[in-house]
Amino acid sequence: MTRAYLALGGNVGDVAQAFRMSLATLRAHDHVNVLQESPIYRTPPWGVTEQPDFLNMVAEIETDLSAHDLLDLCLEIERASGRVREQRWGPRTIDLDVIAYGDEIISDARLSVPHPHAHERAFVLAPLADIAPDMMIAGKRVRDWLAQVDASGLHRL
Ligand code: A4P
Ligand code: MG
Repeated sequence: MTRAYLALGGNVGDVAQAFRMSLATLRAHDHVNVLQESPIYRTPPWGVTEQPDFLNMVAEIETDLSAHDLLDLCLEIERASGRVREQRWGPRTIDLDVIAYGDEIISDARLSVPHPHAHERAFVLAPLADIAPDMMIAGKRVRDWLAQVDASGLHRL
């Protein structure tokens, strides 16, 4: 089994319900155990800032799926929750990103892990620090990355 971290985010429709559905799908999956779920945060939009606030959270899982099969499962869950892909960094019902997959480093056309932006995004670091503060990402602990970014706009629900 490999330990992995998934980041959930969304800012269209009933995002909390989409999180519940996604986690239920993960929990019910034969090849996934959900180990920890972070609190949910309300977060200001990053990237394209002219859009509604997001909800974000992180889940720690263990799985015997390959990293690419885990990515496919994430994309399947996004589709099931009615995600329509529009603008890059734009509004979405739900986005499920693989933040880390064990300590593997993968960078190919479909998948980059660790997620290349995770360590600069307060909306990933804050919930991750709640469940895995000592996890190493890009050479540093999650708690130390969090201390370096602007997390002032985040509200834990
Ligand atoms: N892909 C590559 N690596 C990964 C990975 N580690 N996890 C590929 C998931 N997917 C990965 O993703 C496009 C493709 O990325 C996938 O098909 C997969 O093969 P996408 O989710 O359709 O594209 P996107 O999300 O529009 O673009 P991108 O760059 O992934 O956006 P981000 O980085 O996910 O940012 N602000 C707040 N506050 N909270 C948010 O959650 N999210 C975004 C989206 C912007 N601003 C935000 C938030
Ligand atoms: Mg994504």
